[in-house]
Amino acid sequence: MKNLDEKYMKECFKLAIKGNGKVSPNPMVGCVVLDKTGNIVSKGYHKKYGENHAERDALLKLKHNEAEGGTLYVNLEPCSHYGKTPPCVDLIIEHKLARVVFAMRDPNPKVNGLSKLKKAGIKVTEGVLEEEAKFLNRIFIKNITRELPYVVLKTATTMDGKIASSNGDSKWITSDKARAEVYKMRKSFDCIMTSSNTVLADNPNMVHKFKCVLDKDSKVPKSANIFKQGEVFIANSQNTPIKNNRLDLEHVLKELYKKGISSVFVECGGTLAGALLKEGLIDEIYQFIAPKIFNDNSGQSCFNADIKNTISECVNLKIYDIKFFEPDLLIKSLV
Ligand code: AOF
Ligand code: ZN
Repeated sequence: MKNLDEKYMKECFKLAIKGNGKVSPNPMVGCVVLDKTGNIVSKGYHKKYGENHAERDALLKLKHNEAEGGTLYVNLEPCSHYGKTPPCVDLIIEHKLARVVFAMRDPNPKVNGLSKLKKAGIKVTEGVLEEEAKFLNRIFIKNITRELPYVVLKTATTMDGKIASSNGDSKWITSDKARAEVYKMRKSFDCIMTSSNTVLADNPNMVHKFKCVLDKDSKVPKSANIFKQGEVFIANSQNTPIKNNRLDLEHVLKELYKKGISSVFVECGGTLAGALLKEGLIDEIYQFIAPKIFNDNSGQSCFNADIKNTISECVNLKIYDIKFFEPDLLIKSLV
């Protein structure tokens, strides 16, 4: 049973991923329905924000008795609330499923499908491939539990962890292939965030629909390339509280979340990266590493909050993906 449950849950993940980029701020959800003999009779997934949930998508393809006594697999606890669509649990009960298997509970406080299913006499198995399910919907989980966007920081360094030489020269540490990948990555985030230091030093265009520049002292001129395209939110000392003599970074992220931003891609130097890391505001790091060495301690580090940590105190990451963009390497890690 456990192997079969895992097999069909993996199928749910595959279906769920089809909604990637189209369902945000909702989670990615897939669903597989078996009849009472164990044959797959329907599949579905959440296709687009505001449209049917995965279970509804799968069950509406069936005649009312086709799934009676069968099993429904879904990677998220079925919903029990009226949102943009009616509760999935009601439809599951109507179709007389005998068993529901889900991977993780819905962190949305409006949802309590589990008890409603149990009350209806449906057998529930929860926690199948839970870790994988939580990883799949990590952006949704962060958004709904913290009311903050999911933050990914990108950095591009030498083998000795530097983003610029001692004279400030930073163009270009990584190759064309790595930079092309960055342009692609940006598209999957709702917002790009950078600092006035980066804008003043590199005058980047950062083509994107929504950009946020941290510019406490309003140093960035209106003529900067960043304003040439897209919407730009400037966080400065007029619109943002000051904490430890710098902009309150968590406050900025909260503001972005209120504006409907679910995910932020940060591209900046060591000072902002260090401050974000120190304050626990980074969820993931994408680090490109070029096979280059400055061999000089005065170059700029990719994280620089000037903390004197010992090995036991340092930030520990969990690497989950490594890719080669020849000649560079990309390491993705969870913080
Ligand atoms: C599910 N299956 O496929 C999805 C779920 O505004 P609504 O009606 O789309 O509801 C959104 C909430 O429903 C969302 O925050 C999450 O708790 C749940 N999403 N639930 O059982 C699905 N997309
Ligand atoms: Zn639902």
